[in-house]
Amino acid sequence: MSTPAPDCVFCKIVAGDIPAEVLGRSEHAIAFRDLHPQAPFHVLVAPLDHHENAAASAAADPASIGHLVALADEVARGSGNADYRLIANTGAGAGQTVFHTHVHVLGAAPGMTESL
Ligand code: DGP
Repeated sequence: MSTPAPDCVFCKIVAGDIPAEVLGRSEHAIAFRDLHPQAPFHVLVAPLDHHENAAASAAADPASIGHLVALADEVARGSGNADYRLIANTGAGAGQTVFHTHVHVLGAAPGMTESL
């Protein structure tokens, strides 16, 4: 388990120190709605451990990326999105603004929070 980064907003969400609409959680990752949704269903899935991007997580713990994809699939399907997009922005030049590994899960169905 890596140490939380003091100024990382997603570490604060993992710790429950700032609110988020959490749709799912596993031993390794957390899924919560994006503050600025770009699709009817827009969820972020982040590992509990802090690393700056998906490549850094993969280097530290290759299985962590599998855990992210598994939770992304679970929350997408649970929200009626059998088809969805996964995006991992890597680096500021690619639009990454939060430097704690996460994947965006984008789907067309709005999502059924109460079923999760
Ligand atoms: P990226 O550009 O890939 O680093 O995406 C970061 C996303 O995180 C962006 O779509 C907005 C979202 N975001 C930033 N701060 C918060 C927050 O405090 N809560 C939630 N739920 N989402 C956030």
